[in-house]
Amino acid sequence: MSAQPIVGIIMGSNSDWPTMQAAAKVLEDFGVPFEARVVSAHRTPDLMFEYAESARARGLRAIIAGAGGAAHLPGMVAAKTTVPVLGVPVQSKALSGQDSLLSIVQMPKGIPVATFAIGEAGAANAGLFAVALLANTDAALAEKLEAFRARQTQAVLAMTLD
Ligand code: RP5
Repeated sequence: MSAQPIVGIIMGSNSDWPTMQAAAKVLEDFGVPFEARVVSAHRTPDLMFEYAESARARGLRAIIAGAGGAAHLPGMVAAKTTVPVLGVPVQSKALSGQDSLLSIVQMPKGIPVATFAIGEAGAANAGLFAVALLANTDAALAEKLEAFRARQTQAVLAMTLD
């Protein structure tokens, strides 16, 4: 996206991208300018600190952080910024994402991370949650969110069974 990003999507590895693309798609659909990049808590810790420390000054209003396994990225980013951090547990091979979920959700009091479901549904919902946060101060975006919900309701009401 060419406009100044207001949401950052970060992830521990490019292997997380197939999952995190669900968040990117939501932001794209709602016309929210975002950036997406690999930032690893363990493999690029200095970059992670720099990303978190500069986030607010760069205009980011939410950070969606996805990671799998020992998923320290969302929590450590939250430790270094007051921009809201939305954590997405990526489904790991060894423990199916239970490890990612527990790593992200069990934050100590004082440093919150909003934690979403494991995998693609969690990434999409993190995108929708970011939209909802931004819609608090953006009437046009709030209208788009209402319209999305109405379309979703209609789609479910129209469901038929064989
Ligand atoms: C984490 O380790 C990443 O978030 C990823 O989910 C997991 C595996 O990374 P790769 O070995 O695929 O790069 O840091």
